[in-house]
Amino acid sequence: MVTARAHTNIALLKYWGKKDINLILPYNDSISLTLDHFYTDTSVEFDPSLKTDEILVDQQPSAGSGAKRVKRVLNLIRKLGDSTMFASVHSTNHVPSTAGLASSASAFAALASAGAKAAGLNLSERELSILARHGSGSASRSIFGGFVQWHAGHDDQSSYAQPIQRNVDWDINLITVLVDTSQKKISSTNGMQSVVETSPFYPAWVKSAQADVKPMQTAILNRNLATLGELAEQNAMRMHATTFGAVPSFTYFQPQTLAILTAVRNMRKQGVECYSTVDAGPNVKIICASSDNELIMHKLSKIVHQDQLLVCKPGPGITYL
Ligand code: 2P0
Repeated sequence: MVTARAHTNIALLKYWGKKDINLILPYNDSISLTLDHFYTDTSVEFDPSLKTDEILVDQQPSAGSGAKRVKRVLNLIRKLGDSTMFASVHSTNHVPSTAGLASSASAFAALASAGAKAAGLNLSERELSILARHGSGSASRSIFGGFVQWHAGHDDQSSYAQPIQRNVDWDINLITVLVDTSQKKISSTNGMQSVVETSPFYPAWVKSAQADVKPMQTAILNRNLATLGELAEQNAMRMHATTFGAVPSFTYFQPQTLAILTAVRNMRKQGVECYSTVDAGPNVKIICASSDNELIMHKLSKIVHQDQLLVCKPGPGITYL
């Protein structure tokens, strides 16, 4: 039995739309920061006595689309290892559902890593990233710590993530502002597909997101918080603009989301270096230096409760327990 730990990540340049649904190939590159504190531990054991895969997530048997995705990854591992053995999978998420952070990235990165090792495969990090991608696109990035780029690629082998800066030796962190932690009505998978198929803004999104990649790489390597933050905020707003153009139109924003976006802009006008990003949900992540956390949280306390605020620091790549 092998147990692997993977951490969640937040995209600074978003993955938003698949050019190949079966292989999970995105239209554009994305860049993320892996976070500490929130992770998934997954144990995998291939067992000749099993008649089917046994999948437990947080002690509960997994069914539906989640189980289907797990089996898809296990089938690829079996193919690579030339094996027909079924597996038992035990996964524990240390990403509280109340944290408003996605656990699919950490879950499938941990599954790919534990599964490959349990099958006796000695895969490179790139190969693990490709394998994790087949569970969930954003999982390809959670193989690595720090700042990570997922290359969109054009086929299975060319679509993988790679570190830009594994050890983040400068002061950057995120303040997550929890607006609503209930299950969202439109999943990322469905939201991005709807936008690809119906939003006239989608081609403009792909063009601008791809154009953001080089400047974002440079901002990270130069440890330039202002440029990184401006690019991330603009990229997130453009991603959300595609949803307004979809048919039927939709948005992940809620009234409080807009209030926080405005507060961040106002703080910036007052000279505080802080920037917003928003994933496929209503919660806002504020990118800033940890030395400004206290000031920003104090200013936000006029519009949100302290228990809606959560600080996330840069985190590591895969570890085996
Ligand atoms: C991201 N998101 O880059 C973007 C930003 C949401 C908004 O990756 O369909 O759960 O499983 O490949 O990875 C969430 O999408 O989607 C996501 P699938 P996934 O982080």
